[in-house]
Amino acid sequence: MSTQIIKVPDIGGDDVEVIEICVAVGDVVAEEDSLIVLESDKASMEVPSPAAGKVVSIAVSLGDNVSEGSAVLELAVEGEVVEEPAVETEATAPTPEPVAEPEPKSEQPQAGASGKETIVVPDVGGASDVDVIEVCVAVGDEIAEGDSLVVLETDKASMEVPAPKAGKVLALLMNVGDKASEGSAILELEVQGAPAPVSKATVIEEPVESPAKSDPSAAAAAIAPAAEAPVKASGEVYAGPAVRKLARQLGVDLAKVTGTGPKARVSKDDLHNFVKQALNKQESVSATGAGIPAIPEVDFSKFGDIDIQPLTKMGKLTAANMQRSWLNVPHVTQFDEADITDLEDFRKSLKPEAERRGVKITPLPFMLKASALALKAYPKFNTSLTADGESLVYKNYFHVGMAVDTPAGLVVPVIRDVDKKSIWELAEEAAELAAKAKDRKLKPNEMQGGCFTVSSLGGIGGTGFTPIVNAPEVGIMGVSKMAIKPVWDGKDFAPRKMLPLSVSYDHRVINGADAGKFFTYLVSLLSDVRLLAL
Ligand code: CAO
Repeated sequence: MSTQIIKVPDIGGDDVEVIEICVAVGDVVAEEDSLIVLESDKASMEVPSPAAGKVVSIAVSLGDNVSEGSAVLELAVEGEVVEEPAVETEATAPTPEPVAEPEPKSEQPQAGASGKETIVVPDVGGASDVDVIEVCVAVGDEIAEGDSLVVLETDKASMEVPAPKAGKVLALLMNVGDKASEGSAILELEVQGAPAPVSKATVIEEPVESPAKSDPSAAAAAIAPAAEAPVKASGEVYAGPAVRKLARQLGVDLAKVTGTGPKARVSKDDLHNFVKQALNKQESVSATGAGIPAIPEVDFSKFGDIDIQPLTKMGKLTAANMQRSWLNVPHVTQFDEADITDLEDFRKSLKPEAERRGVKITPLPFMLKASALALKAYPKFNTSLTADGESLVYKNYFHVGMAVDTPAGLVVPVIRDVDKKSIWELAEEAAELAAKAKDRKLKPNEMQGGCFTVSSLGGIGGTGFTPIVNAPEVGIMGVSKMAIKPVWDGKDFAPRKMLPLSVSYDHRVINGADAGKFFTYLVSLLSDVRLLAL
């Protein structure tokens, strides 16, 4: 490990102000990381690190004026000291010389009596066919001298072309994606007073990613007389081209970023902080739901002994899915009771056959079958809203999911074509899928494609509950525990086996009357087992 003093390279002028210090003592920097940003009255430029290393001390302060050769900082680097730091020689300078002597290369302005002037691309370091990556103004804009007009990008550098004078944009002659060379017309400007004989523009250049150190065209920049204004992006945002490029790559609107530099100049740090904050905000929104206030953190250990156990992956997934459905779907739940006395008698009568087949017949396959038949009779329940909320997808298949409680969490395997399967087949498949779910052996496709869900807590207990719709399905049935109740038959109270049921539905798709009809039909199927067999 040895130390190296990093100095200011040739910056095309003396006494340039340090407007940003991008590193702190102790920071580990990579080669090409920006160390400081300098700003003259003509351009802003970043001084990148010529080598990877650790910042030992910083020799400049904000507001200092520096010149070529001024010490910037001391860097501890691995191995030999680089005798001549890359930043000190033109051939290897990673920071292109931003401003050169005027050499008005722009076309003679198309001056007319009206004061119109065509602004053209100046010499861009000898490069031609440079990509136009941003057009910063629009027709009708009143622009000030120094406002950025377009941003050009080669594989070596991005460059802003600021307005050489104030005026009103009459016509845009360049679009994003165009190729530009010296002399290409950018726009037509209406200027105050007589137009100047020569349209002067300055290119402000910053390196893109890793400039080819030995390529002079990367270092040679611009070129015509400078605009007086500092680098100033559209929307009154001060930011260097490198920051603007990063903002474009990240899709950040610079106008929304608070700049902490002089004149509220936006630095890369400001941009990083903005993105970090935006991500944090989004994470907390998805954790708490649609921007509603978060549930405050509580230290439960203050109240007694506690034991914190992390959620399983499936538990987290279930929580996220439940919350998504709950927040997206306006739920309504209706309740009813099915008289399943006959169904239960029928089910009991199947017991010998069930034993012979090695299948356990519970009420569940009847619930599945009744659901599929009701979906067929009331197709609105067999739909999903398209993601844009513009259409309903009607499904001509009847796949029904069943909620299965497993030690790892809730899963919903899906039985396909329930309408076409017999009670035996459904009983077998339900048992098989439930066993697979409990052994965590379900394949993803066995949990996809459901049209409706049956959630049965009948084997556990309860008199009713409000299940959450398994979006993008639009309905779900909750089955509670059957109980023998006295039911008035017109003459007497008779003991009947009553099954409490609930149906929750997406009220964006289904209205109460639709749901009432669907549910009444479903209950009638369960109350008269012969209908199920039809
Ligand atoms: N009323 C009264 N008894 C019922 C019943 C009901 N509605 N439903 C089932 N039973 C009985 C069964 O007949 C069985 O009785 P026997 O043991 O005497 O034969 C017993 O309850 C246990 O049934 P089961 O739960 O083993 O079988 P199932 O077919 O009813 O259910 C399954 C299978 C996988 C759905 C279930 O095990 C399960 O996981 N349920 C939980 C679903 C859940 O968590 N839902 C909530 C999701 S959050 O909305």
